[in-house]
Amino acid sequence: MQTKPLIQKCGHVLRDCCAQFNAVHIDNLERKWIAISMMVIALLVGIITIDAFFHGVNPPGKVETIDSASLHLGKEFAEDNLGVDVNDKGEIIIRMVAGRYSFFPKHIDVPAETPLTFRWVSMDVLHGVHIPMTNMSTMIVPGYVAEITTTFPKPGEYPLLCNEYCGLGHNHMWSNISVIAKEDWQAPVKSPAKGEQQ
Ligand SMILES: [Cu+2]
Repeated sequence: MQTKPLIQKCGHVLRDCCAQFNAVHIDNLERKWIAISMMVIALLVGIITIDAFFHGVNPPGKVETIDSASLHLGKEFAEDNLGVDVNDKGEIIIRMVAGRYSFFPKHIDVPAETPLTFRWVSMDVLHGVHIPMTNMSTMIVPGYVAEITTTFPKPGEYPLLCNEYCGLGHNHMWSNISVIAKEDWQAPVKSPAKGEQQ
């Protein structure tokens, strides 16, 4: 592909646009508003750029990919591994699968005032998850793992809502999480997976 003629063509188009723009009479007040709008756009693009490169705020899709069609065959999101898990470092990892029209597992118990890392995947179409009172609000895109760390401020029942339209049953797609006082919560004991039993 020849890039030189393409660049020249773009240059001509840009020059034509500028000429047409200059030929149009624009009131001073309008010019000021155009300048303000451009500054707002530049500010927002700047904030997004700084967040992306310096604070690591990226769309969930950038993090990790997974084959949605074979979740049940994979290791991490196989049925036995879903729910609350405490890893070797003592971190609480919660693996959940979203599918039309529920979140699996349907119910979990977690401690309050403790960082919890949620790992979400979709088994079918685009879903979303939102938990009021927390920073949990993310898309669950098929083929990607969405990971969010959050903390529940106090014990209680928290709803878990799908906030991306996923089909006719979307408005019934919700679940709830029981948040228990930190001192009363006990890590679930996982039964050994098949094949590991002695
Ligand atoms: Cu939905």
